[in-house]
Amino acid sequence: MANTLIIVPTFNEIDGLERIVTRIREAVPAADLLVVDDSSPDGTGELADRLAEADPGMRVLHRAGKNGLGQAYLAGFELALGEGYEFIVEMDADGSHDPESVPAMLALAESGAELVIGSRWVDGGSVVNWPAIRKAISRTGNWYSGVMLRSRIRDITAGFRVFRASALRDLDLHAISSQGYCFQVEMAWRLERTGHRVVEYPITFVERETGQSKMHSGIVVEALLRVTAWGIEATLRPRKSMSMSRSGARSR
Ligand SMILES: Nc1nc2c(ncn2[C@@H]2O[C@H](COP(=O)(O)OP(=O)(O)O)[C@@H](O)[C@H]2O)c(=O)[nH]1
Ligand SMILES: [Mg+2]
Repeated sequence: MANTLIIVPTFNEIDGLERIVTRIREAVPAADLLVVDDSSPDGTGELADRLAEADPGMRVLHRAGKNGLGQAYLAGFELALGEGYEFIVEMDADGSHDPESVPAMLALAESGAELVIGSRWVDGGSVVNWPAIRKAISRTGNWYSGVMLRSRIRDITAGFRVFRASALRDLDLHAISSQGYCFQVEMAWRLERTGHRVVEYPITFVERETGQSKMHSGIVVEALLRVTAWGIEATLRPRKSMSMSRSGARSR
């Protein structure tokens, strides 16, 4: 069995799915691939099943309905940990994350990083074809999270990641409560504040050319409320939240 599982969550991604699956399988042939589909009405799940039939390294997890990115990933993590994968990769289905970056990100995880974030907002990182409003939301969200959570992570909302399975096991995944993209903030922050080694790797994020973004205002509001609440909680109870810190671990 492969030691790496790449998890790709999908909702209505029928136009780009085959292309991204092909690119992933070419760039990281040794890894297994899991598509987690939330009963996409456009038939993404059925297309994924057909692709998986022809590819022993690919599987599909079908979920009953659209239940948010966080829940889709948690279901994928449960499967990955249950089956003993050592590295777990997260990436979008719309082509925004280049599979060619995965080997370098995996190498960082293999050499000790517990979370590798494919980052748009470190030196060398960039975003292509995003409207100014999306850039502003991302930059503001990252700035606000940095201040409220005292995080040093520059792209804490990023959805292109490699986790060491052992780091996921250190967390109580049942306690992860975020629904939308705030899930990414919650995972990174919980690992960072418990002393896990978080590393950012510069990537070029290219906005999707097909299909539609699932980003909406509710996702931004959820993140704003949760980040504010976590920030207050951490300020009021700093000792408790740092109780798992391990010396020598660092993030940047
Ligand atoms: N399974 C599942 N996937 C989702 C859900 N919401 C978003 N996604 C997937 O998450 C990835 C990122 O979503 P996208 O709409 O591209 O967000 P954006 O890049 O921030 O505009 C894509 O692969 C989506 O299909 C959801 O509720 N369930
Ligand atoms: Mg996208």
